[in-house]
Amino acid sequence: MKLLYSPASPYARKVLVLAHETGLIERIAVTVAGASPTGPSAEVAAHNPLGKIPALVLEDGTALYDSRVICEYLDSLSSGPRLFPEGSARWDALTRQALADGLLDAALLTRYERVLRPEPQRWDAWEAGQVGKIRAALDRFESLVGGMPALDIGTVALGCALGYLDLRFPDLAWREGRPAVAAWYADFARRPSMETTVPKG
Ligand code: GSH
Repeated sequence: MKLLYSPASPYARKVLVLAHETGLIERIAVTVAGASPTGPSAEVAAHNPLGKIPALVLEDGTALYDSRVICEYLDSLSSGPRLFPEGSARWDALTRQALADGLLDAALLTRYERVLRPEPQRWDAWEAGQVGKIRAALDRFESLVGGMPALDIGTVALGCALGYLDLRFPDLAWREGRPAVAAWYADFARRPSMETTVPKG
């Protein structure tokens, strides 16, 4: 299997963390690929018409995307630990994944606004709206972290989202006023799967 990824992508990191945690990482060849809303990479677009990473290309050439589908696919191959639980715990895990991914969606849109959009076209109210979503999601996690399991797809998504905020948004100072999430992340970030996938770029 070939994973199209970028070292800074938090969605691609979700896939790598899950692959490490399930022991599937040896089966995945990682290929660095570019992705930008203003300049799609031909290699990525050949597999994912949306031009986004991550995309996982299977042995028969089939491409899977997005990170949620790839993570669930890899989890289905795992004969060891499973990160997508069965039963009622599943909906809790998937909803936390959606919350963390939604936080990331707002963070990515803010990042693109800050670095890609020409300065005269920037819209402060729009950026403020996205940052409001990031803060609201963090506030919800502040009340959720105490009841979370040690590891599932929701905790992986949250860990990768917080790692991305540290990489791109130190100005948001997300730990301030959120001691529970800060303590949870300090511990979660020490997992080997997290330490070997620290984002760069
Ligand atoms: N929902 C997607 C997922 O979970 O995989 C989001 C993927 C995504 O937005 N990836 C970014 C990207 O490819 C890189 S971190 N951006 C290029 C673009 O928006 O065209």
